[in-house]
Amino acid sequence: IHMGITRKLSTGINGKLNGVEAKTPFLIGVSGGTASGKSTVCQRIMEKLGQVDKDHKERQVVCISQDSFYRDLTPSEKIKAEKGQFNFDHPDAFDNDLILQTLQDILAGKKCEIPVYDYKTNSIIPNQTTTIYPADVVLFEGILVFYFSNIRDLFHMKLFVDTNSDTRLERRVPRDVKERGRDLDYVLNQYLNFVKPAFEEFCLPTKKFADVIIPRGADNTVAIDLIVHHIWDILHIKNGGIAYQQHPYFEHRRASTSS
Ligand code: UZR
Ligand code: MG
Repeated sequence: IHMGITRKLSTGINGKLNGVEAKTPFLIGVSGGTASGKSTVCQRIMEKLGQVDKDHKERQVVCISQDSFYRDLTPSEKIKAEKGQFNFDHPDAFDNDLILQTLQDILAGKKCEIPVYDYKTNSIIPNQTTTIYPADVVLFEGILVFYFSNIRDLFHMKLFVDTNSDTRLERRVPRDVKERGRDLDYVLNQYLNFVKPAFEEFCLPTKKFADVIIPRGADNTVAIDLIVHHIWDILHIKNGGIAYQQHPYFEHRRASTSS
């Protein structure tokens, strides 16, 4: 019975899945450079959506990381990775077909399984997945989530977390050393040889696709409040009983997916 309202009013755009009516979640993409605070911004959005929303106990919000979709490396790439010579900040380091498929499944209201990635071994943990259940709001965060247009076009809202590169480096170094088990030399070399140039080449140019740019990241409570209120407005019945899928915001999407 959870999400009764959304389910009942969403018949227009959503089809049936296994005889049960499926719902389209509101899909938000969150990008920005490494250690910009993407995960924290997602966390704040989830918390605040709960505070602002009377129905939050019924509303399901989930956050997925692009890092879960790093592809398995070939034996020669593995050797490179161990020496810090593999570029994990390149769009081809991800299984982009799986990202596309997963987001399409999520939009179709299907339950899906996503891989579990281990930074210490630079590989997917075998025979282990995380189950993502159908939700009302899905956040997908990562350094390159706006890079490929077929993935980028699936988002209902695109956010870019814009934190200056000194702050990001200051956060990235201790994180890699503590959480990802690396030594300082390795971390700094990787940053200068791959992370920074790839940010400038692949991530920064996708800032122009964002609907909202969040300066200073998670510290920017005003921006996060504005975003949460906007999400809340879209999710709720507005304009005389129109469910969010019938909201004008979705019109361009319906038009572009049917052509
Ligand atoms: P965020 N990354 C690793 O360090 N090792 C891996 O096995 C896989 C990814 C890093 C990747 C990127 N770069 O900068 C970062 N390197 O994870 C993205 N080198 O994660 O957005 O949380 O900073
Ligand atoms: Mg992260």
